[in-house]
Amino acid sequence: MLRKTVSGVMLFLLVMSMLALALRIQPVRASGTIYIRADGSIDPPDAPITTFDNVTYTFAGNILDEIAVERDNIVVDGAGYTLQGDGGGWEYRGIDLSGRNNVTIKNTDIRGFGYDIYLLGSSNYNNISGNNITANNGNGIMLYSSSSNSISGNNITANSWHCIWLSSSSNNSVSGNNITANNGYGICLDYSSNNSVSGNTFVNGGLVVSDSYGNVVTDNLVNGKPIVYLEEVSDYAVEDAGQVILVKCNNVTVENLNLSNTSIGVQLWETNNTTISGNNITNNGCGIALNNEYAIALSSSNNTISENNITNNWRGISLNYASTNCIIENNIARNGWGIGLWGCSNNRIIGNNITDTDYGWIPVWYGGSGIDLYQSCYNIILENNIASGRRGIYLEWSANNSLYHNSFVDNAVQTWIYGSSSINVWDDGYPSGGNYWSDYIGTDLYSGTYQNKTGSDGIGDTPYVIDLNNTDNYPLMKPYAGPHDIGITYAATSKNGCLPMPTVGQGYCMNMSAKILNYGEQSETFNVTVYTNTTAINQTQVTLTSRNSTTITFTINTAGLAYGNYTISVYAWSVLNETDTSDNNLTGGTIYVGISGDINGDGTVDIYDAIRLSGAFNSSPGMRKWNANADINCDGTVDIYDAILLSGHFNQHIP
Ligand SMILES: [Ca+2]
Ligand SMILES: [Ca+2]
Ligand SMILES: [Ca+2]
Ligand SMILES: [Ca+2]
Repeated sequence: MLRKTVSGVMLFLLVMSMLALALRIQPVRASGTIYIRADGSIDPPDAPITTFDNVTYTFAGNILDEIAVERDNIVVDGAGYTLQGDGGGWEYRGIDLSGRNNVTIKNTDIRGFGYDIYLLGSSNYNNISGNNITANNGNGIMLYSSSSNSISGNNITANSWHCIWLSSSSNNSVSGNNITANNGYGICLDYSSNNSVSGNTFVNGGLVVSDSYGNVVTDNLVNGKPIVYLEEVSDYAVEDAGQVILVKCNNVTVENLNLSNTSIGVQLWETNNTTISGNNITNNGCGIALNNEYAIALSSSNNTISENNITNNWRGISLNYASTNCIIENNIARNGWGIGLWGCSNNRIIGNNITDTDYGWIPVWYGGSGIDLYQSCYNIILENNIASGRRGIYLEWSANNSLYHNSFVDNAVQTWIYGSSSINVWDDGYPSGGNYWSDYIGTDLYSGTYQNKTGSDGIGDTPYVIDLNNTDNYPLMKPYAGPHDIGITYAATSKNGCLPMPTVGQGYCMNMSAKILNYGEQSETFNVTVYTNTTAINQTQVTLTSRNSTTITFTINTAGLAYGNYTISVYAWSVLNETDTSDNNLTGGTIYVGISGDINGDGTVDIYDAIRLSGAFNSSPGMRKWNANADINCDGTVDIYDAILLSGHFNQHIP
């Protein structure tokens, strides 16, 4: 019985395959679109589609053209054949179901159109199931102003754009599809409400929602983890998710999750008081979106986005029409855009590290900004490090933003400002200061509000002019490092520059000068210590008021030092709450401690040293022939007393 059944199946398959061979028509590119006309006819009649009852239309071969369905209540069965477009523009539609009712599309391998399946305007009760849909350059399935359709059990791959795009379409069911969205969105709901999205499995994609409400989204997975979709939920903590979408929610926390390889890691729509913190958000279309990037959106407010790792996304953090949010201390690296604000006001962007913002082939006038503001005003942007990107900050028709204490380091274009009304504040006055610009070429010899008092203050003496309307009046000489920061800007010994090396006779003295600056906002009192190698040999206490500097000269006595080379360094002990201690230590050079009179440091006191001394005889600092090495007794002149010391050690050598 079993054998007979198998034989029957084999016979059936054999007959079918012969039939298929007989009927096989080479892929035909018809002269135009293939129509299934309202009267049931196929136009042109020789198209490789067969029907016996004007209800079921079955492919008889692969087709290299578009199909327009003009008849309701039919089934189009691809029978496993391919409907192949040439990857043309969005006007190319694989199967156009515009205005159709109760049409089923199944078992078709559709690829390479602008839209593989297109439902426009009152296309209702259609059923798209069990198809392989590959959107190479466009969208998989597009529904516009269509309702009560079912899209189920399809394998959909989109290499760009959207897999399933519902626009102004309600009461549809999207279920049980396998969706791989390599660079695009998986399912996009745009002005589309009361749909059911369930049981779909996403790889490298996910769901995007804009202006859409009352959708039921259940049991969907992205990269094996749940898509968490919440609508009108309050006081909730998301525990496990591959993607988080919050619509009209309040007080939800999204913490310590890995939200990667999806459309948008976290999307907020009309959602307030959310905490998004400590998440790893990489390789997404957008890392975090408050509303999405192409919508006319209502606001999401009072959300806090902090300490997330946001890398390798098309956009890092995107805010649309969102206000009074805080974006604090996130690491935002290697995104196409870092932080983008469109129509946003009164947000605070503080202490973020935004680096390597770039997006390969995108032209510089379009992308690659560390921070991007469009029609956005009254935002406060401070203490961010924006480095090594295509553009540091872009402002278009954006005014009254305050930007200070940021560092703009080695961006190809540091600032790009467009629009005559884009007038912004780039400093916090004096002595607080403006921003650090790696391309600032000014000097710092003066201080005070007008930068006309002698003495360095850590602020450039001339403004950093961005354009006619935008000037940083007080550019910082080093990256802002908080309200408590001292630093050493110069250190040298009195022997610096001597040839062939700075030398000092054992038991004699030399001087060490150090210039110390208080970059902070308060008066600081601290110790400054001088070291020979690691041995402290001199120390003094310094008090410096805010934005003031001093130069201290130390005496270094070599009495206890063995012959040899010593590194001389100066260290300013860090003050309370100082975060940048990298500039608290500075080397003033290396000196050779030798026999008194060994001016050239070769271990022997001989005629060559005497020649050097005589060459500098009767000189003092500032004179052309001055040689500090020859001032053996360190009294500021080269004279007979130095000559006596040299002659007293003549012919001595080491060992
Ligand atoms: Ca200055
Ligand atoms: Ca410091
Ligand atoms: Ca010598
Ligand atoms: Ca002398």
